[in-house]
Amino acid sequence: MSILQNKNRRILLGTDWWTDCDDVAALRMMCRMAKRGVWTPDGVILNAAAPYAAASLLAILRDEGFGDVPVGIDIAADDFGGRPPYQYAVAKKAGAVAADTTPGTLGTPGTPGRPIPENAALVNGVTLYRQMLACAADGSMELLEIGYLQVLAALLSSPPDECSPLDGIALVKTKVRRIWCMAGNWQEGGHGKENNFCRNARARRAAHAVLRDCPVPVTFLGWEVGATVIAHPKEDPDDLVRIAFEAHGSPDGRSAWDPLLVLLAAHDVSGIHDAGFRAVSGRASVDAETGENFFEVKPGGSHAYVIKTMPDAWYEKQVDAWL
Ligand SMILES: [Ca+2]
Repeated sequence: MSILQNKNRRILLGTDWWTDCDDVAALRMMCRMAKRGVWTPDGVILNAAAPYAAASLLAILRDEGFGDVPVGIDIAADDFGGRPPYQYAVAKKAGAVAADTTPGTLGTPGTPGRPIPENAALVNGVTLYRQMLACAADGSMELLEIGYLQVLAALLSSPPDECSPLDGIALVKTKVRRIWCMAGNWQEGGHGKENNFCRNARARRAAHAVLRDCPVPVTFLGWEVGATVIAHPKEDPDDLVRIAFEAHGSPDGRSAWDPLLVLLAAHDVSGIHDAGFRAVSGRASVDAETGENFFEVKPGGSHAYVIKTMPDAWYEKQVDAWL
């Protein structure tokens, strides 16, 4: 495994942190890669607002030594459906929930000096993107996205403000080198349906707009890549990732969609073959009504989706080594 080490790489991670636990494993990988000099995380943006999302995400960041990384949120995005299963358990284990708090309530501050970070206390996600991009050197930032796309869509349509005189499209075009995105299902000639594009009307409209308007290259890793690759939490019962996986009902492991996106991005475009992938270039689109994705193959196109070149066990070994 060769991963480029380049602290000049700056990244912002978008995550839904909602019903699936693979985001938790992916966040740990992102942090541990940063510790190894792969990149520097400048922020994490929650594009869904589960109860205890902020508390549990901050718990993982602190556990990995990245408690100072700024975190933003789309506070309105609490309607993706289902029951986010692990946030309370992770926050509670980390001491971010008072012992007498019942699930579903925020409770009172727990450990002194480590107040419960409430979702509402976080900065707006678009504002955080704009602040961090405004400070970044031209062409230096990479965006990793392992959730829904409405915050990126809102960033692209954002007007000039006190952060930057550039509108959203110009700001992204100037500052962002590439977007790495876990989304879509590309196995039938680039056509399919997948949760991150399809979950609800907000997700579908946003995916349509981002793929239509995004002015920088996007590399997609689809459902079909991660479904049969399993990420395994370590055996330690006190481990926060294990606690998330168990609360999700996946004590023996979970499909590694989001961890594989982090692994792919860590290798960068120049290392894509070392990461166990080949890319198909062209132009992707999403139907705003159905969320179905489509792909027109075109050499040199600004979009690409990746195809595995190795057996699943090979990727599992790579992912588990970071967990
Ligand atoms: Ca996710």
